[in-house]
Amino acid sequence: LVGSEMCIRDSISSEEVLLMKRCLLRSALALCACLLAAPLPSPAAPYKAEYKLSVVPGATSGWGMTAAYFADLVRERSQGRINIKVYPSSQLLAGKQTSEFLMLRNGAIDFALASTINWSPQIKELNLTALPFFLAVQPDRYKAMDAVMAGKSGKMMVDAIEKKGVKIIGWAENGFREMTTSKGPISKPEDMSGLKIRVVGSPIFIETFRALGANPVNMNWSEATTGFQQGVVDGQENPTNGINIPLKIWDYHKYHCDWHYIIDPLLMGVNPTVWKSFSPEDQKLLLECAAETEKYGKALSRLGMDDGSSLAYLKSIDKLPEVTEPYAFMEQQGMIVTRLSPEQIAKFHGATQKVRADWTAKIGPDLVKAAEEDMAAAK
Ligand code: X2X
Repeated sequence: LVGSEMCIRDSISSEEVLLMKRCLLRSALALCACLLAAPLPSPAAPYKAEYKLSVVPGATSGWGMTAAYFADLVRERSQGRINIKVYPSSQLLAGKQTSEFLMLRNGAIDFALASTINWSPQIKELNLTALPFFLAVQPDRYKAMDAVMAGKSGKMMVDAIEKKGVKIIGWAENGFREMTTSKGPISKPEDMSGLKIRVVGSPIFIETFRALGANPVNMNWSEATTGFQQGVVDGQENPTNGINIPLKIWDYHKYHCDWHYIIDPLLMGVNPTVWKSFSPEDQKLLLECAAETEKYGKALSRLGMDDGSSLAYLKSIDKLPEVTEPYAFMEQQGMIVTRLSPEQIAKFHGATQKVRADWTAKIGPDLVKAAEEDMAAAK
């Protein structure tokens, strides 16, 4: 047998060797084609080493704390796979808070915990919650805000943002904005006359303060504190727990007027390309973390001003901040706090009627009507 094999091998001609080589080459080519045609399991897109999350005010503001809560929760639940870093104090925006939306949309920023106020120059629907005294005259202003966020009007706001190119994964809250001044207490519209007030660079603010006889000036938040220190303005408006207390506003303004004239809900926005790069499981994880962040952020904003549920919630998650009684605390710091009655608020509501009418036309009467219906259903 060995001999005959040897014999066969010996008898292979050079043409046969060439034929065999061609045959082998063809098979190899066929295999290659086959491999190319078959869908190879694609490796998952690698996640970024760091996702940048923008926040306009500082790290110690309620807003900054809410962003940190989200980042920590995501890092912990994803076992470090998703690493979000919070950049407070408008660092990513070169101080210009109204450019945040565009930077998030174009991918210079990955995430933003953003106020409706700062995105309203690009998305007119977001002026809804800045309509003066629109929510303030509701029987329960927090219930009204929750009804908008969870209702048809909230969805219309989110849809308007998403249509312009940013994915929204949740809400939170900066809070109802209260007035602080250095020149005497405010209890009626006439008290606002001639006061120079710092406002955000969003047009509805200018019109609201002019309607009240004040002299509004645009200033980025990044420059505002210096402006207060130097006495460039006589007053400003920001939420009590979220901004005024952490900023120690009493160092500049002695008078605090609780008039709840508008609220800025916060939105957790994500660049859409970044959002799509997460696996479906991680998208679910991010949505769950955003839902918990909403509860935490709202509780921080409402602590000491609601029926006690914010205090109970923060205790239950072991996240009670230092100041739990904001009014008493501000008074201890020497502030004079004027808390307006519904009748006093009604006077301010009357004085700003034209601003609401003009801006209802700009925002879209359908959206304003949807919000009125959402709020009415929640009473
Ligand atoms: O600029 C403000 O007043 C602030 C920090 O509240 C916002 O970004 C809307």
